[in-house]
Amino acid sequence: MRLHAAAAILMMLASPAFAAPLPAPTGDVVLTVSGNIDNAGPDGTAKFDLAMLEALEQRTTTTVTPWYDSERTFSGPLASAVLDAVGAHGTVIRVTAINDYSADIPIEDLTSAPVILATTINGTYMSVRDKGPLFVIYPFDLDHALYNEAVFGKSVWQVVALEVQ
Ligand SMILES: Nc1nc2c(c(=O)[nH]1)N[C@H]1C(S)=C(S)[C@@H](COP(=O)(O)O)O[C@H]1N2
Ligand SMILES: [Mo]
Repeated sequence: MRLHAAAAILMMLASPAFAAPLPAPTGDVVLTVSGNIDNAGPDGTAKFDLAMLEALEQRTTTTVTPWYDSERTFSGPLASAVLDAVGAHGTVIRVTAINDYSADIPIEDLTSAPVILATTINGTYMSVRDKGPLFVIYPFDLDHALYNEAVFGKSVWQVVALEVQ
C-alpha cells in the first residue's frame, strides 16, 4: 500500500502535466487561463504577464496570412508550452478575445503542431489595435494544408483568456 502511494507520487512528479506552481505575475496580466488546470492560483485561474510567456519555449513563424497584405513574422510561446505550464488536462481549449469572439481549439491541434500565441509581429509587441496582446498563429510555414477557413476561424486575435475543457 505504502509502496503504491510512493509510486503514484513518483509518477505524478515524472509526468510533464505536473508542472511547478506558477509565480505571480509582476507585470500587466495579458493572459488568464481557467478550467481544468493543476496550477491555478486562489481564484482558480493561472495568470501570465509577458515576461512569464517569454520564459516559455518560443517559436517564430514567418508567413503570409489572410490578415496582412504580405508576409509577417510572428513570435511567441508555443501554445503547448502554455498548457504544460498550467498543468492542463482536457481535450479542447476555448480561446476568448477582447471582443468576446471565441473559438474552440482541439488540444490535439496544439500538441501535433507548433501553434504559437504570438506576442510580437515583426519584432514589435502587438497593441490591441494591432490584434494584440496575443494572436493564435498556426504554422502555415510548415504545412500549407493549414491555410484554410476552418483554421482561420481558430486564429483568434486579441486573445485574453483560455479555458481548458
Ligand atoms: N478576435 C477575433 N479573432 C477572430 C475573429 C473575430 O471576430 N475576432 N474571427 C475569426 C474568423 S471566424 C475568421 S474566418 C478569421 C476571419 O478573419 P477576417 O475577418 O480578417 O477575414 O478570423 C478569426 N479570428
Ligand atoms: Mo470564419
